[in-house]
Amino acid sequence: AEMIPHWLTKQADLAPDQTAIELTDGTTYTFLELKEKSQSFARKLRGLGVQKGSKVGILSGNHIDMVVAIHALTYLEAVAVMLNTRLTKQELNYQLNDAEVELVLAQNNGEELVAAIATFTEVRNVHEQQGELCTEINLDAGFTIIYTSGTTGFPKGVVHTYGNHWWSAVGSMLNLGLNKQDKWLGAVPMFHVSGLSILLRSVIYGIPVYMLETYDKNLFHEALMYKGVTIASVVTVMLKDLINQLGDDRYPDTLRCLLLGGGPAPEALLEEAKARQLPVFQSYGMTETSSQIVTLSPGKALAKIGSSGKPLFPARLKINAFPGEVGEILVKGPMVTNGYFNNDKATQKAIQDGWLATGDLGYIDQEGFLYVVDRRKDLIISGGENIYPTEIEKALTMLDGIREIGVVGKADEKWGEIPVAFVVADDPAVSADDISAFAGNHLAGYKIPKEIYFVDELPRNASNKLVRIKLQNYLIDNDF
Ligand code: S0N
Ligand code: AMP
Ligand code: MG
Ligand code: MG
Ligand code: MG
Repeated sequence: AEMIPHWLTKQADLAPDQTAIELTDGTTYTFLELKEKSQSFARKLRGLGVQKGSKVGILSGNHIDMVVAIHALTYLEAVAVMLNTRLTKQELNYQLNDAEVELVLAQNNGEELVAAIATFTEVRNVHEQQGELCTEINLDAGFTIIYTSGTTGFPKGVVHTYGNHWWSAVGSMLNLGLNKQDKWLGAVPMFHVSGLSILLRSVIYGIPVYMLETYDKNLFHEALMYKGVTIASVVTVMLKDLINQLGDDRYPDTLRCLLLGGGPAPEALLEEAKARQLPVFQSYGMTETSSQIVTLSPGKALAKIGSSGKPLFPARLKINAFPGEVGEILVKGPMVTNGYFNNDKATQKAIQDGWLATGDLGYIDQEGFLYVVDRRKDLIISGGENIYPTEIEKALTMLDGIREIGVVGKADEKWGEIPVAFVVADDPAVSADDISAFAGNHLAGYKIPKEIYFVDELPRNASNKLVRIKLQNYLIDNDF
């Protein structure tokens, strides 16, 4: 096993007084404070039975307690299962069962779940149980599990080792560089790898995270304008918001990077960002690659508009096609997951000889720049959240009066894409409102179809498979 000194203990030793976390109300926590809080929390978790290898759910919005809980688990070598707070009870329970979670650490007292729940406050009231805490990190050990949905409608748990996160942070730094004054804005959720990776870069680099507890476009704009933020991670909705907020103003020159990821970016938006001298770094990555794995610098932003750039230093990229032609994107590197939790079949299908078959389609130009031309089959991305049509279709066919249903993504000004549903009803009394209400009970809000079309039948091919492209055409000319 490859061991390194525990990263938070190390940073608390190297830079005890340096700010680790800064909140919008001005509260700050140094690396020494963060270490002490995390170690104390770890001893309390031990009192609750958490030990090496325990799977512990984290159900929280961005909050200092959540940061402490994540680091606390590293001191016990327990595994953090990061849960999306937008999911319904049913969706959460699926992940909790699949990941064999024993305990969920939650920000709030919410609904009951299949696993025991302790709020962060409840844990703080437990007595510390003494004993050794990890002084080293085993880079090969599993650290986090983050679920990602799949074509089948069943989400898969992506396992990240410490080494995956370590190399992701190192790869990012070798590309972006590191300045003493760096401060990374974390407005994206820490339960996604987009946000989690900011927390880990902070500890590994010794730089502060300016953390937004909830996304608010005014607070976001103010952070960039007045709070000394030098780097921010954004999805396209956020980039649009900040362009609107900016008006004719300019951000300080110290803002050196807006790392754009989580999905495709419209060219018009990239051109507008460039015209306003916003330092956008377009990137390509996914949960499986522990955040960005291919990134474009602003110097190339216009010459290579639409490109996601080149693979980070520790990573490789290839296309399963002749040079210059479109094919499946494959990536390899120490930030790429070794596989899905308890799912050898999916792992073997996705990863061969260390190469991850992403399911995305793209090509590499003569200078080695990647262009992503199409998403994984059927994947809908709404505001950086992934949706597979089958998840919605499966959930909604359970509603009485619905014979069958087909879901596709529709282009949307705000979210990029939204899910819309085509419904064949058995019972004429079933209304769009009934369907939305039912969807809301079973599915996260962003998965509720935003438009519902009642049709007599769904377009199917000779083997009776739904032809989604025809549903998409219907949105254009009202005909299959
Ligand atoms: C865009 C966000 C912030 C919008 O959320 P907001 O404004 O806080 O919404 P709420 O106030 O909670 O709700 C208001 C209404 O809006 C609906 N809603 C919320 N989100 C969505 C959505 N995405 N799509 C559709 N509707 C949405 C709510 O349901 C509510 O509606 P009503 O009132 O009807 O109930 C939020 O969506 C957000 O945080 N998005 C980003 C998620 C994200 O981070 N995705 C990236 C995932 N990918 C990765 O992690 C890998 C790539 C990566 O690592 C990366 C990505 C980006 C940047 C950098 C990196 C990197 O490589 O480091
Ligand atoms: P997730 O694992 O939730 O982050 O989803 C990752 C998926 O988002 C990828 O597999 C792609 O389908 C899509 N994606 C990420 N970056 C880009 C990009 N630069 N251009 C197009 N699609 C992207
Ligand atoms: Mg995903
Ligand atoms: Mg909001
Ligand atoms: Mg996503």
